[in-house]
Amino acid sequence: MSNRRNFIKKTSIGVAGTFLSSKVSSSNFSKKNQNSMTGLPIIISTWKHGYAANEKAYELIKNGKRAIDAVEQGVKVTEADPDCTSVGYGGWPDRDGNVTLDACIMDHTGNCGSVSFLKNIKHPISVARKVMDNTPHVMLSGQGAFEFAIKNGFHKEDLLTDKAKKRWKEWLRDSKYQPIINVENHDTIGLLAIDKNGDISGACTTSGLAWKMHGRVGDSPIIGAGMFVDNEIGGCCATGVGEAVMKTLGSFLIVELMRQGATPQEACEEGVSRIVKNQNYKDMQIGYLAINKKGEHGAYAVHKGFDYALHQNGTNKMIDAQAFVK
Ligand code: SD4
Repeated sequence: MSNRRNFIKKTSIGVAGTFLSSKVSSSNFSKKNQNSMTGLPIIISTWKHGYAANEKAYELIKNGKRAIDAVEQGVKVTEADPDCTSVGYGGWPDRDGNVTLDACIMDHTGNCGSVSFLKNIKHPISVARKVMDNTPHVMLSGQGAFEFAIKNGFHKEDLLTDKAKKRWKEWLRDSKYQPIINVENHDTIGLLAIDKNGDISGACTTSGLAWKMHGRVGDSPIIGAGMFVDNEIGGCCATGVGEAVMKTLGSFLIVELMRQGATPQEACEEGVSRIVKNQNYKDMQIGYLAINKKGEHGAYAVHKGFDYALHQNGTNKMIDAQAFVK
């Protein structure tokens, strides 16, 4: 029986027992890892736009900056890119023509911040960072998040580019809401990094699914759904149809599976299998990326077409993820 099948058998038979012993196993895990940290620092991120984001994140880490700064600065590259139509400035709007943004960030101490349904601010990830650093809260939403951003020195900007407006007007002719698998091929950016100290952080930022209902929030700003890190174990981030990820709390699940002994690859595959078990996955793409503290990584998607950028051993490269649907 393959390792993966053994692992799945183990987890489905022994879930209760495994969870009960998780405290013991997590401390064993981190002790074991202290001796085997190779392939670090490591930076991993979703889709083609991840390549440039990784470059930026690596530049910071190489210069001794912490992972939390690297992940924030890395995804800001994507947020600022008007050609990326699914993140930040230039993102495709909701069905009423509003660009509304979701983002979250988490550091190696378990501290985190997030914003959802945020309009007119180009860098939601930096607002999320400020929520994390300067407030007693984890998430600010909508008008409250906007006012907080303005008070903290961010500027109000029109994020709907002419290109995105044109595309929206075309969409209005049929007004059909049906996310198409990989159609943009450069969706949400989720980025995870382990720095020179061996500390992990993660960031995730998106304009969400194009043509969504006004007010809709996806998985990307939800800690544990769109992204989660635990400095004892590793981290995970998600891309694709956020509703499916939220229903299974995918990133948290995958980190917990790694705590129980799964490799990042096994954990991502199990994360996808929880989605395809109960949901109509035929027209839905979801991709997961995970890393552990040993510098191992995994990636898995429901359908082919999900690629990611991996920066390890000083080299940045694009890799095609394996998929459930062959
Ligand atoms: C969302 N997960 O809002 C995001 C969108 C995305 O690939 O990742 N698209 O549901």
